[in-house]
Amino acid sequence: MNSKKNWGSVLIAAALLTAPVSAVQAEPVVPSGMIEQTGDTNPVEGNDAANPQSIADQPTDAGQSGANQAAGAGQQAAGPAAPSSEEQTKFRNLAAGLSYEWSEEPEASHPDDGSKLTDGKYGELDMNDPAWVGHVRGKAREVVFDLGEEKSIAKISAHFLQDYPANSILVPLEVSMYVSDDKENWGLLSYNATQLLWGDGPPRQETFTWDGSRDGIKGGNTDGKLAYARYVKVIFTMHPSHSEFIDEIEIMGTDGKVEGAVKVPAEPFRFLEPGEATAGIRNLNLLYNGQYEGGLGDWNKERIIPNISYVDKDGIPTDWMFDGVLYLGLAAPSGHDFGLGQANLEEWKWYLDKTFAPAGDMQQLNEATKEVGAKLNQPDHKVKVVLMIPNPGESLTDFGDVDGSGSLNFNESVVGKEKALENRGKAVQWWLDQVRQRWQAAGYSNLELVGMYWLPEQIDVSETGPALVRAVSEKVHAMNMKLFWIPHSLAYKMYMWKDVGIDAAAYQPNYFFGGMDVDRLEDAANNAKRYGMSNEVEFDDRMLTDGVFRERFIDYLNSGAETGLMRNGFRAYYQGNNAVYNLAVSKDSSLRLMYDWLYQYVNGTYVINNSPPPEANVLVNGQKLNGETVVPDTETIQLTWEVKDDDGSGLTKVTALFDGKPYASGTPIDLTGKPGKHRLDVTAAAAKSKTTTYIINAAANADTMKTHVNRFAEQKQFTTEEGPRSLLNYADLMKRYEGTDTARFETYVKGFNARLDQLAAERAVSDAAYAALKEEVYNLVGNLADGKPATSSSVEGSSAKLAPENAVDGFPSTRWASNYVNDSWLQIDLGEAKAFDTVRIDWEFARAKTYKILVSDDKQNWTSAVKDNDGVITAHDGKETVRFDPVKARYVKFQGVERNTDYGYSFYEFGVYNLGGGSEAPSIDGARALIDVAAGKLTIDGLVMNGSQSKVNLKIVDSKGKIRYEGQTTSNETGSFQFAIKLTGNLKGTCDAYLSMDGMQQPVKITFDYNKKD
Ligand SMILES: [Ca+2]
Ligand SMILES: [Ca+2]
Repeated sequence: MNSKKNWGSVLIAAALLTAPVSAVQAEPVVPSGMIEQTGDTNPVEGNDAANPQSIADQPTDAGQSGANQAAGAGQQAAGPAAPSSEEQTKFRNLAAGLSYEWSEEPEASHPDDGSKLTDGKYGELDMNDPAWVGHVRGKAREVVFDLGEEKSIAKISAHFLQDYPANSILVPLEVSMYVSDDKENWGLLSYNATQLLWGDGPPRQETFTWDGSRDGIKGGNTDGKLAYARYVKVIFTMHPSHSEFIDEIEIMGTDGKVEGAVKVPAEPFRFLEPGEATAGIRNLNLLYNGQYEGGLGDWNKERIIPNISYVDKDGIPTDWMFDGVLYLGLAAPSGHDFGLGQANLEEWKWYLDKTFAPAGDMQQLNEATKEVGAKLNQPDHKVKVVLMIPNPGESLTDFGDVDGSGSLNFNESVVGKEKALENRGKAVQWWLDQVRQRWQAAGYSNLELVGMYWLPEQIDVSETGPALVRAVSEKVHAMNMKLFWIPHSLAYKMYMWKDVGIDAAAYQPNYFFGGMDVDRLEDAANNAKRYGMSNEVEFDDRMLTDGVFRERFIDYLNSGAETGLMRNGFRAYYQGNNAVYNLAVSKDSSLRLMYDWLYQYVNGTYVINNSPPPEANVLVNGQKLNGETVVPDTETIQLTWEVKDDDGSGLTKVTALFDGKPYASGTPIDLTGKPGKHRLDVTAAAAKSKTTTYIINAAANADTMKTHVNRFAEQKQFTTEEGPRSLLNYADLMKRYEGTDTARFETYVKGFNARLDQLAAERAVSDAAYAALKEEVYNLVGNLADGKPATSSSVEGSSAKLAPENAVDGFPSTRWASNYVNDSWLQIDLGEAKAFDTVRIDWEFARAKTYKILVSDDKQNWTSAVKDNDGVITAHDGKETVRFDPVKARYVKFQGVERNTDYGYSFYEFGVYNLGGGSEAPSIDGARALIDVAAGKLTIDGLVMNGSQSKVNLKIVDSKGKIRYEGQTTSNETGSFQFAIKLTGNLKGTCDAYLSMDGMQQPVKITFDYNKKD
């Protein structure tokens, strides 16, 4: 999954985006080709995946593009002769004025009074035109018309609006048209894929049309050009999150039965069943054996056994489980993706060598089967094997030489369509020959090679796309094998799978990966049944650590039990890299139970479970956590939970994410260097789950600053004693004004910062201590952009999870992401003109290569904050700080210049700070005089701000200019000094005290009054 995860991102584009949850940080964006390498199989978030942009990479000039010609065989085939013009003149719109039935009510904002589709009124290219009927989310919509009696139907058209991205309205990916005589059994007229395709642009429109004279009738092997029926049904597929708008459906035809009008036999509405087409496989288990981190792509007997057999809690096989294994790999060691057609001949060989090595993946599968067979007393049992065929990528110009006739070129712009197609076919033939030879040479005793798997998850929209699959299927059939296919959700023109010779297809719902409502499972089942496919069951290792994913897994099982997939359908199973094994061996009963349920599902005996989520008490260091809590950032916290009313079924499970990463109960979190807001998402799950979010605010202040400095000093993270002493002096002074005098407080924070930078420049502080203290500084100075209105040129996939405000929400786990466009931007309104000199960007994986920071007071005229290099900044991974001469402006903008990845730009946080003005602190600061009349004592103390142990001179002058005291002391190990002076009559009145050290240009002056009473 590759692109399982990538379902909505159409494969042609190199720029497939996925938003994995990685081990490193929350949700870095990783190119799909790398996903499997990361080992944590992190699929795309549904929202990303559903990014319609990706389809925009396909031809957009509908009507003349290959998209049209790529239509299913039959659909575009030259039809019978058109009806005579005489007949045509008799046709009228049979739907005009008719009422009709919707499968689901439209959105309340764009309702249908029951006549809008048949009133003859078409909407303007404006979503607010009341002629439009709007639908959003949910299952494919159906509209049914009753013509009153059987009539001759020549043509049906349905008219839709597209307004994306401005209003998130897309035309349907596919519109099907059916007829019936009983409203139950429906005959298929045609499937119609969008030719406009999805993409950015001004409002546009598309009419989906079945024209019998042009298209013939798809269903039932009839060669008619008119249908004869009473009921008409139009079905349009729904995008998982965007809207679809329709204003009119016309049914052209005439009363009675005219010559050439035929009854259309009902199309089966059911899943592909296990049988000849599936080579007898009922449950096909996907094992990824490409290049993956941590050896996850290398299969051994131990990992395979709990997949092909059901093992008890001691790991002993007690029954068979998946009867088919599909070996496939996405990434080659180079990172090239086999599915995206990036891999060349050497990389194809690498996969074959790996798979068929003497102790390779295939041999391990054979050994595992033998071992289980022996345990179950069925030594002759064979596991059925399906092996992938990589995508011979249409852009490769130097694939490699398969037969001594020179390197193959697949690029039709270089060698022409026919030659490119021929060369690609040649590469596939080479692959098949290799597989056959290697298989025969290996002589696996307990395996049966029954089929090949076509790795691309949709059929290319290019003209030769379908032809290539057809050629591939012929070659596979010639070897007496079946061709398997697992298209992603919303795969373009997937309905044509049988036309291109594919034998078994399992459609991916892609619900597991997020961003979709649970009814998408039912929708996927319905679509699969309409197209005669089956479905894939999807899960991955995230269900081990995140109750939300475990609930989705259970949703798949429940749905399969409801739709009939479990009992009747052929099933493919996507498990990421290792989920089945990990569930099988888990000591956590709530996870092991999932393995048992999977086994039941495989056997068709799973019973739907919908147990509601339990309640959980969440504790921080033993104290109950409610909503938001504040904790000093010097603390180490432990988060734990207790479940109320656990029913003891073993199903209850509580999982948590801290800042978006899996968190195990009780794990200590040291908040050092993490001041600010953090999120804890706790998911309590039975079969259903509930997630509650808590906010932990790690507070920084002068005291925490001191504690951190002292700790780092104890840990020997400073090379001198002066360094920490001077920092503590600044913290002391911060403390003096904290909460009472913000301006002076900030001055000392900035002084602290300047001193810290100086220490770093002198290499007098460790990188870790520097980074942690720097975070304190930023937190205390405050991000001027925090919580301010943010806007951006685009949001990847229009996903709310990636909205611009996420960049200024203070949470390190939430982020903004743009579309995959160099010229993207994000801007913040600071509310009023503010001075600042620093911008900080916390990059996600999808960072810039180069960018600018622009400022403006009117959002019209922008200037670069950075003056060098024409304002162009070269980006770096992680948290990046940009310093510049102070500017004053109301608007700040990140302006992308060039992206560093195929993705857009993405960052977790965007900070705007004013840090200047702190470097001018005097050598002596915080000086003060304290008069204690009762004790007859004058105390003058202060701080040596550079932390050195230096001599400090004091001179006291009375109001008449007479020197009354002169003395010297040395600052101590806390960076402070103190003079204790006896109060005498000489000091009466107002006196000035002058404090100085060597090297000071001017002494520090403080003034005090002493009025001796009597
Ligand atoms: Ca209308
Ligand atoms: Ca954030």
